[in-house]
Amino acid sequence: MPASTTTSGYDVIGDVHGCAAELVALLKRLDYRVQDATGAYAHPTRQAIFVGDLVDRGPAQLEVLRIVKGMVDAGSAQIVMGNHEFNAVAYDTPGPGGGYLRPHTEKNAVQHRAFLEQVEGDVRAEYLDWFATMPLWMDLGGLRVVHACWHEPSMRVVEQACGSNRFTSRDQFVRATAEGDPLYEAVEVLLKGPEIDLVALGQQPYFDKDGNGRRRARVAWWDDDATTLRKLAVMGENFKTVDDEQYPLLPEMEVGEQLYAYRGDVPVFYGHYWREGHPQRGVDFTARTACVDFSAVKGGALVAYRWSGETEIREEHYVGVG
Ligand SMILES: [Mn+2]
Repeated sequence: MPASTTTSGYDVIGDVHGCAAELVALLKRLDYRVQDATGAYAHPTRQAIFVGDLVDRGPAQLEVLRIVKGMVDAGSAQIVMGNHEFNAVAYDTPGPGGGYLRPHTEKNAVQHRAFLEQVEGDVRAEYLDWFATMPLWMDLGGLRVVHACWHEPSMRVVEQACGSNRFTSRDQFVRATAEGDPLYEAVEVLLKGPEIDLVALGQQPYFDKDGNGRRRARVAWWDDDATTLRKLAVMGENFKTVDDEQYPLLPEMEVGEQLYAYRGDVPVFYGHYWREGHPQRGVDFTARTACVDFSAVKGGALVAYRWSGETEIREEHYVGVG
């Protein structure tokens, strides 16, 4: 439901990942109350916006789904799709050549196990149908919301393929899971964020904190000053070289046009990036970008940003942060 004329603002809520107790506590703190008529949480003058990733990992995924879908159905919340909702649909959808669109490998099964155990049968099928219809981004005029990266060329690809900002058939998931298809690339950028190929730029591959070898690094699309490889590539302090040494600082090498930098004049809200601690200017938020994922399911905080019409992000509008 679009915002009614009585809506005085939006509360953008980060990745919940099955943390129902934290969600209820946050909603209460934001003055949302269960309504007698609908049984859903609602605020008298505001609407909640979820950035996706309701499921996987956490202990109370069914309860989170019940609360959030109840709010969306009652018109007190909206939601965009996260990569975990996308993956859940792909895991459940048979592929054209046998198997599933998201292969049932050991790694994928482990990542998805808690959802499969907690959300079963017809109830699971109903929620997956709901996931499949979630918009991949939302433009509400004075603010924008996407799970990982606001990138208009990728949005145009989705609109051309689906005729909309959401999937309109399960067949489109076939293209969206086919590496090399423009729809696959676009969905990757919007739901998982852009990456840069370090090896193609003459750098060595790295091993991340879990020991996975990688040649691509995440791109700091929220930083429109990031013109060099060192600033653009997001590297962890615990990343290692192939020789098990600390990965060196990347060079201050100009990388040419910033394909993904956000230059809109409207604030954009996103989740996905497992930020920690208190929001830091320049990383977690800038004048016109704000991450609301502070790793609730890994012991961090479930966070909201209370937006009330401002054109620049204000640190004090974050709620729930440590
Ligand atoms: Mn995510």
